[in-house]
Amino acid sequence: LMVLTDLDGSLLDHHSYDWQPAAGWLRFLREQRVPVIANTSKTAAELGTLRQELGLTDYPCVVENGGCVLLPPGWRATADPAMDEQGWTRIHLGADYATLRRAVAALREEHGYAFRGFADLGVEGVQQSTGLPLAKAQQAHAREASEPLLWEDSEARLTAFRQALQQQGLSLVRGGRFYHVTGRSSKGVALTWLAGRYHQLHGVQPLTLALGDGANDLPMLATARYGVLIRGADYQPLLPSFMDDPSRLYRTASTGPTGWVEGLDYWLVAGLEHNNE
Ligand code: 2M8
Ligand code: MG
Ligand code: MG
Repeated sequence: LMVLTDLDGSLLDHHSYDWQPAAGWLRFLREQRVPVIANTSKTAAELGTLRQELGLTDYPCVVENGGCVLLPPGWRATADPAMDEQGWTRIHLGADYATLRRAVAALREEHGYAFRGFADLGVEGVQQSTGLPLAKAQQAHAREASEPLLWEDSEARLTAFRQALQQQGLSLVRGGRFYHVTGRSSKGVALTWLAGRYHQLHGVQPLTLALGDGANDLPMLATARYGVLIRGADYQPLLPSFMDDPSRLYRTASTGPTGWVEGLDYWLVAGLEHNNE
């Protein structure tokens, strides 16, 4: 089993970023040596401190909506790029930040779209719009593979903006507060990549369980064997109908880390009642 989880609005509360309700499950999964892999919009800089707080230092994590996979020593393969001083290997799946910034700036120049990206907001603006303390806002501002935007224009123009990005091989996904511009990668592509690496290292395909609350989590929930859609704090993604399958997807009643616990209870405690595998 391999657990992949979104952070904001899922393992972490949307407003307070608290995760204490999930502490018991995290401890149990660590004891059972079940990998718990953060798959998040956050940056590598943010994960550097967060994975220590959450006790996830032995496992890979996926940052910037699938833009980059970070591997600890035990998950390396011989052909991988060299590891950094802390022993982590970075696998880039998405586009680089300069390319993304150039693309959004050119579209704004041409069509006059009203939005503010992290590069426009600066660290102070990121702090204000997320409620993060200064040090964490600085880490969130250090983007490498995605640009979060506060959209301040109409829905119709959002559709046009999305299509223009797609024509350049880029994508736009909704997170919690922001829309995120990325390359071709997604949280689902990253899940498939990690399952492939697991197979390469251990000779078996892992069973995958994914938890998330946003539209950007749907590709991951659609790819995993077991999905948990956590109720959104102030945004509810429109569900594609193929996800209406109770043997694949469970939708929680609670939000944030309480919903996260509800989802794991559903599949891992009551799971035998829901399917006969
Ligand atoms: C941003 O991501 C969340 C994820 O759902 C959002 O769109 O609201 C990112 O900038 C991330 O780096 C940051 O930590 C987070 C803080 O709320 O916001
Ligand atoms: Mg989320
Ligand atoms: Mg997220």
